[in-house]
Parts: sequence; C-alpha cells; structure tokens
Amino acid sequence: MIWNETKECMSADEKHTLQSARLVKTVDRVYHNVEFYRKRMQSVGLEPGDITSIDDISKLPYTTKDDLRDNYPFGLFAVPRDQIVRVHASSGTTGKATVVGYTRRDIDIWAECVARCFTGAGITSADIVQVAYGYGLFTGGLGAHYGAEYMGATVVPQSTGNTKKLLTMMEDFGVTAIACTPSYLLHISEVIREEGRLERLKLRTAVCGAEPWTEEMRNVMESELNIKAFDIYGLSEIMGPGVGCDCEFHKGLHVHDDHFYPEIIDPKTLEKVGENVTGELVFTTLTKEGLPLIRYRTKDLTSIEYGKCECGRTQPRIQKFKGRSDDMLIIRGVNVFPSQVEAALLEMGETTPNYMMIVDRVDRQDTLEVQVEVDERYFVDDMRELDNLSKKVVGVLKQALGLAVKVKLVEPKTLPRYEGKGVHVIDNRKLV
Ligand code: DLL
Repeated sequence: MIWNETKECMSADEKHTLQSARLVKTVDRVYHNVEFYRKRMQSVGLEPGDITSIDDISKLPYTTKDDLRDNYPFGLFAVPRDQIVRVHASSGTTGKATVVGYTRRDIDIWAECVARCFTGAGITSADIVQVAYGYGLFTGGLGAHYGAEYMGATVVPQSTGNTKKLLTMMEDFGVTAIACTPSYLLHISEVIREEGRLERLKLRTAVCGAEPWTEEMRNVMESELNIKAFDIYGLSEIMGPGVGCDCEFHKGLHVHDDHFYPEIIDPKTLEKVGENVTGELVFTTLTKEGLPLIRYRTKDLTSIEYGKCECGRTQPRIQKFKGRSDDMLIIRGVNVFPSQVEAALLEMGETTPNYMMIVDRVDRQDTLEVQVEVDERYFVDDMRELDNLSKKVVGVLKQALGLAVKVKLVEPKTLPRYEGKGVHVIDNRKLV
C-alpha cells in the first residue's frame, strides 16, 4: 500500500525523531564519504557530532549548483561508483551539465515518492497512465514511469515527439491519466479541440510539473479537457519529479519531508524566514545514498505553511511557484515573472495563453514587448477591433505587472508550442 493512500500521518514528535535520526546519518555519511562536504564542514569548525537533531540544521553550510558543477561529474557522490545504478543530467543554459546519481534504494524511494503524488491526484492501479515527459537524461520521463509502475498502474511510456500518435494511443488504449509539462498539456488540448477528439477520450487526470504554471491555467485545462489537473514539483539535484505535489484541495504542494527537509531563506541574508514569507526554497535530503545534498539552494521562490491541510495530510505545504530567482526579470526596477503574464491573459480570455516576452534596451531604457496570440474565436480581419483588443491587453498587463508594456497581437498558432518546458522570454539586454 502506498503511504498516503490512507492519509495516515505520523505525529509531530515522531516526525521530529525520524528527521533528526536521518539528518544525523546523512551528515555522517557526507562527512566521511565526500571530500567536498568534509572540507566545507571543517571550514566552519563543524564535526558530525555537532549535529544531533534536525534543529541543528541551520549550523550546516549551504550547497549550490556551482558546487555540483565544480565537482563534475561524480565528485559529490557518497557511494563507490559501482553502487550507482543510474545517472541523470540537466544541461542547463550555462556551463557544464549537472550530473546526479542514484543507488538502487534511491530509485525505490523516488518511485514511492512519485507514487504518493499520483495517489494524491486520485490515480490508482486501475489507471492507464501515459507518460509524456521526455525520457532520457531529463528526470521527468523515467521518474513518472517508475512511480506509476510502482503503484501498479499500466504505463504507456510515450515520451515526447509526436502529438498525433500520442492522441491515437490515448484513444485506442483508453488512457485515463497523463503526466506531462503544462506547456505540453496546453498544446495537446489545442490539438484535441481542433480535431474534435475529446468525446473519444477517457482521460480524467493530468499530473503536470517541471515548470511554473498558474491556477488560471489549471482551471482552463480542467474545463477544456474535462479532467482534474494536479501540480507535481521536483528537481533533478534533489531527486526528480515527486519532491512534492498538490492534493484535491490545491492549497499548496505537500512536501515529502520524511525524505526532503524544506527550509525557506532570504536569498540575500541567507537567514531562515518565517511561515508564509516568500523566499528561496532550500532542501536537505534525508535518505539519499548516491547524492545526498545538504541545504541545497534551489533558487525556486515560494513560501511554506505548516498547518494541517483540509485533505488531512500534515506535511508542510509550499505555495505554487512564481518562478525562480534566476527567471525573474527586473525591468525598469520592477520585478516581473512570466507566470504573471500567463495568469493575466487567462483571466482576460480573448487571447490564448501562448505568449512571448521580448526584453530590450533602447537608449539605456529597458523595454518589454509582449507578443500575444489571439484566440481563433476572437481573431477577425477588422483592424479596429484588433486595435481595441490590443489596447485592452496593454491595460490588463500594465495592471498585472505594474509596468508599461508594448503589446503585439499575433495570429493564432504563430508562436512556438512546447513538448517539454516552455520558453516565454527572449532577453536581448544580455547581448547589448
Ligand atoms: O523539472 C523535474 C520534474 C520533472 C518535476 C517532471 C516535475 C515533473 P529539473 O529539470 O532539474 O527537474 O528542473 C527543476 O524546474 O527547480 C523548478 O524551477 C522547476 N519546476 C519543477 N517542477 C515545477 C513545478 C525537473 N511544479 C526546476 N512548478 C525546479 C514550478 C517547477 N516549477
């Protein structure tokens, strides 16, 4: 049985004891097996014996993506290489890939965590789950695959690449659940609508993640596809998909804190912030053998809440992500996240949620142009009407972002569609 099928939870004291024992073991493991951590701890005068409970976690130094890159490829692994049964890697936009490694036990725990997420989304062993995340070095495909298989569901390992074929299999096999990025689900939904295929589908659940998406997008996907859509979070450094997920109440993502201990810090002062205060999410892995990470700075911005959820689960919940600190655009001094554009467009209707933000610097002034695709249902040849719509979008975006923007309406289906993570920003300032 999967741990949260019954929503039974341990008491706060039991959790504290478990987390403390696991942290002590993890610190001991990294101190003795990973030279990087031994040196890091010694540099601040720490020995494993100084960490006796989870309350001591703030004594420990942070780990960053640069530390992973500096120890490329296997330098942070805490077991001999022959105990690593799988590696994944993310290429990132700059520098070397980040390589992560798993022991057999790590893979089992990962599968269980994903299974918990799927269970929270109402998926059971009776479901046929189509995995449409990319398979390969990206953790999405295999992560979702092992999780669905662990719970006994029937897995269709579709990956990305051919939407028409995906839909044919969805119809022929009677697929009931899909796991993919929200960008891809949006594209799939568009094709289903165009081809009038909804009636022939049995789809009832989508579990989407790997990039930020808004509540507005969830509402649109649910009503267009007549499904329930859930958010799943994770990052390859910590494990992959399944670090946390939302439940039927959509009041934040439950973090599996018996395996991944979350903290929120102020990214400038590096001090811990209080409950419900937005900051950078930091994780310490509590059970990982292959690549345990201590206080890993994710760059993801969110807040945390500790109260019991309406669903009955007692895990801490992190709020839906606005974005990453390194995705945040600063335009004329204003902080802007692409997800704000998505939410505003969806709330307005009349356009599709497909958009591209183009940031430039003209005469030392930053400018933002948002290209917005008009919904086919509203696209007309009448220039005056389009002009009115454009003015309306300018007003809506100005209100949402607190910034004057230029809007360029483009014809339906002219902006790129994505099967993996979507790209919504072109920042030309870096080239100036
Ligand atoms: O994206 C793992 C994953 C695969 C998660 C499939 C969920 C589903 P990375 O490629 O290492 O791993 O990217 C991790 O993606 O730090 C976040 O910035 C972002 N991210 C992942 N899930 C969500 C989500 C996978 N549900 C980075 N909401 C993370 C917002 C997300 N952002």
